[in-house]
Amino acid sequence: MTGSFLAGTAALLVTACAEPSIAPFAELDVDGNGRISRDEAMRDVVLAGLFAEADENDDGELTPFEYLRAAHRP
Ligand SMILES: [Ca+2]
Ligand SMILES: [Ca+2]
Repeated sequence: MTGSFLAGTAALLVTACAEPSIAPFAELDVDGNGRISRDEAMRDVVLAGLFAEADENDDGELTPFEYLRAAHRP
């Protein structure tokens, strides 16, 4: 698993093609720790509804990768 590569790729994709209906990752990450907590996700009504599904490892936060998967869900 190339974690750092995936993280870098995810960060680029977050910038380049964030889903318009969900606020940009950087905007939701209010405290700037690189993850979207449940409280931060509640700021976006669309992401709030997807949060439980988007948080694939159930740690209560969305990484950029988890955010992207949620944002590009059909
Ligand atoms: Ca955060
Ligand atoms: Ca997570």
